[in-house]
Amino acid sequence: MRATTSPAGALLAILSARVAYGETYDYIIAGAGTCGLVLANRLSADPKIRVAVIEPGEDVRNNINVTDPSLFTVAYDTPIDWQYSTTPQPAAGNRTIPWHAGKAIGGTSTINGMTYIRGDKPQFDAWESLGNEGWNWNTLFPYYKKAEKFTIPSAAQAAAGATYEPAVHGEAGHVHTGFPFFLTNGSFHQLATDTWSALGFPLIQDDNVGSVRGFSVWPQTLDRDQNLRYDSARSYYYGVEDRPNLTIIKGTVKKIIWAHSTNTSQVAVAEGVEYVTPDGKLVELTAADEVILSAGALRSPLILESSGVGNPSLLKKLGIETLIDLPGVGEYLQEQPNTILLYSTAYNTSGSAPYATFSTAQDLFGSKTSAMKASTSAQIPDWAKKVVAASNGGVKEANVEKLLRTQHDLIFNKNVTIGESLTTISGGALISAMWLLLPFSWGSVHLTSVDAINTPAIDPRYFLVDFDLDVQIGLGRQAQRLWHTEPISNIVGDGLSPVGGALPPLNATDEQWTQYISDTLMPNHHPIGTASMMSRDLGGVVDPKLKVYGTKNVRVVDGSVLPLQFSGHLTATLYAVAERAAEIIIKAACA
Ligand SMILES: Cc1cc2nc3c(=O)[nH]c(=O)nc-3n(C[C@H](O)[C@H](O)[C@H](O)COP(=O)(O)OP(=O)(O)OC[C@H]3O[C@@H](n4cnc5c(N)ncnc54)[C@H](O)[C@@H]3O)c2cc1C
Ligand SMILES: *[C@@H]1O[C@H](CO)[C@@H](O)[C@H](O)[C@H]1NC(C)=O
Ligand SMILES: *[C@@H]1O[C@H](CO)[C@@H](O)[C@H](O)[C@H]1NC(C)=O
Ligand SMILES: *[C@@H]1O[C@H](CO)[C@@H](O)[C@H](O)[C@H]1NC(C)=O
Ligand SMILES: *[C@@H]1O[C@H](CO)[C@@H](O)[C@H](O)[C@H]1NC(C)=O
Ligand SMILES: *[C@@H]1O[C@H](CO)[C@@H](O)[C@H](O)[C@H]1NC(C)=O
Ligand SMILES: *[C@@H]1O[C@H](CO)[C@@H](O)[C@H](O)[C@H]1NC(C)=O
Ligand SMILES: *[C@@H]1O[C@H](CO)[C@@H](O)[C@H](O)[C@H]1NC(C)=O
Ligand SMILES: CC(=O)N[C@H]1CO[C@H](CO)[C@@H](O)[C@@H]1O
Repeated sequence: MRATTSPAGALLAILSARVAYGETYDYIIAGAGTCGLVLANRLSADPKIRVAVIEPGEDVRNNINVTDPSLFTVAYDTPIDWQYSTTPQPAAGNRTIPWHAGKAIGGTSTINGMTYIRGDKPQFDAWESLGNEGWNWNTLFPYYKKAEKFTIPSAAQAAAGATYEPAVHGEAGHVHTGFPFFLTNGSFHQLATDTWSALGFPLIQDDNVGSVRGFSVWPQTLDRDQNLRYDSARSYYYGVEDRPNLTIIKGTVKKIIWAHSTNTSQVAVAEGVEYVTPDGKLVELTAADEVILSAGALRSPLILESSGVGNPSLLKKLGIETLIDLPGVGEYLQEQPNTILLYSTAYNTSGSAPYATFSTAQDLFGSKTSAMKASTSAQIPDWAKKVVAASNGGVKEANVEKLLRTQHDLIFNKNVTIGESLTTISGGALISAMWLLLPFSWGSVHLTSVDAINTPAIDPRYFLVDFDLDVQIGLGRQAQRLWHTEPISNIVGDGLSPVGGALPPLNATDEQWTQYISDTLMPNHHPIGTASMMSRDLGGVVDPKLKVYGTKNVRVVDGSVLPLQFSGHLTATLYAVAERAAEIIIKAACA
């Protein structure tokens, strides 16, 4: 199994004069990001296994914009941010919207908000119904704990709202979680708790038990006592970087190199990858065992496409020969739209206030909910048609309909939460940030030319489906109601939109809210689904072992594989999925 350089690989290298020949490893991982480094750590624990990780970003362990948890957003638009933007979004007046993603050893976990929230149980149980036997909340739960090392809050933190349920947290994992030391104290937490409670949202003990409805203070991926961000490099890499069998190579993976025999067999065999060095040279690296794509939901599909795996009609336009007909590649992108409301305040406090409220459909639509259940159910075929029409022919109506029905069932029968609303205070401003959690508007990400591996065409198609707008407007009105409800209303000053205009008035119509949302729309940066784990006939790209359909030895392990959105922030679940993937891969090698 662990052969040295294969003859075919060597031959290819000789045939292609531009390509330099690199070394052989057992596993080649594309991307030293959130998930990639979990695998790098676990797979290289066996000193006989040689692991190479290819990553274009820098070592950021001493970059204060990364290490200091209070500097969230400061790293935006610096060299450690890919600085993408979306395609023109009709629901945002055709604006192309800036989109951030980490370009660093540690990936997006080096620039994210560090929120650690898992989601609602039934949302993970739904994975199993899509052809993923053995993937559900109960089977994922031990991996959430395996990844986590939770710091118990101090008495002062507990007084400032940091409560928790001991049974659900891990104690011995790599990812440090806990509450920031400087939680806002004084009365702001009480004001927020009392006001949300007046609106019917109880204070919940812990938002990581598998049920998030209510109001809570969330933990973060940080080391409280060192006041230090715990990104995936600090969690999984710095401690093992001296392993002789683990190498991070600076470069950008362009495509998978396939064995010549692939064309005559049913199953494609990866022999390695071709990557671009920082000075523009192409180098080929041989993988004796597997190629694993962990370049993130916006990038792993592009590597598949440039390797001939994807939707044949789209590949043809790019001049790429189709090796594996897998039309779901790059489709099923599910992103959440983010809207912000600001108010001035004279209330003087310091520290951080990581407060979240999760709402069900019932919370947002009250007595209209049951009528809405029926009317939305009747609209699903139309929604599926819209998603298909916008999809480059990559998805089938019956499949989209089934997937949207699965989500409808979660919302209206399983009563999962559908909206998240943050309530916080910072620098003289009161802030609400909110987003619908389970979009019915699905988009795509694709390669636009063989040379454009660094510039994905990101099209989330925000608000393609009107119901999504209803939810987002519902969340806007809910947040506005909060700031006008006692006791928090006593500290609220003038309202302001994040782009400098006015907030919608209290009696705003749906049209006024729609305009406000269009003017201020931002990504929530939670892209998933673009190399979805689900059955192949549903449009899935990887099987339940995260192996790309039609290949012998290519896997995807990153945000791309998550099949449906959920009421959490992605990293908690990604660390769990990657921990489980590492076990699957190690087991496969032993078989
Ligand atoms: C601004 C922002 C705030 C967020 N806040 C939170 C939060 O508070 N909590 C939370 O849980 N989640 C949050 N998220 C989401 C979460 O951080 C990401 O979903 C998650 O980190 C993605 O992990 P990943 O492994 O899929 O990809 P990444 O961590 O992005 O890793 C991909 C890696 O691959 C590299 N790469 C890309 N292309 C190639 C290539 N061709 N070859 C080789 N390497 C390549 C990239 O440089 C990167 O290092 C946030 C995201 C953003 C952008
Ligand atoms: C941190 O961010 C600031 C502001 O964006 C930038 O000017 C600075 O260069 C960054 N620091 C590092 C070490 O990258
Ligand atoms: C956005 O662009 C589309 C397609 O070009 C066009 O039909 C639509 O009218 C535009 N919308 C706005 C608000 O400009
Ligand atoms: C596969 O075979 C077809 C003809 O059978 C040929 O045109 C094509 O170039 C081959 N592809 C590869 C990658 O070798
Ligand atoms: C807020 O309080 C801090 C210290 O308690 C003080 O230094 C600062 O001037 C106060 N700011 C305002 C606007 O009152
Ligand atoms: C909260 O109170 C404690 C104890 O009085 C104090 O040490 C701490 O600095 C306060 N936190 C903030 C954010 O002000
Ligand atoms: C759904 O959740 C709401 C709270 O948002 C609750 O009032 C309602 O009883 C729940 N319905 C069911 C059927 O559990
Ligand atoms: C909202 O209230 C304002 C001021 O009271 C009024 O001028 C406006 O017509 C109202 N708008 C709607 C849609 O009722
Ligand atoms: C295959 C390989 O490179 N193995 C090396 C891994 O590291 C150990 C030391 O920990 C070396 O002895 C092996 O040769």
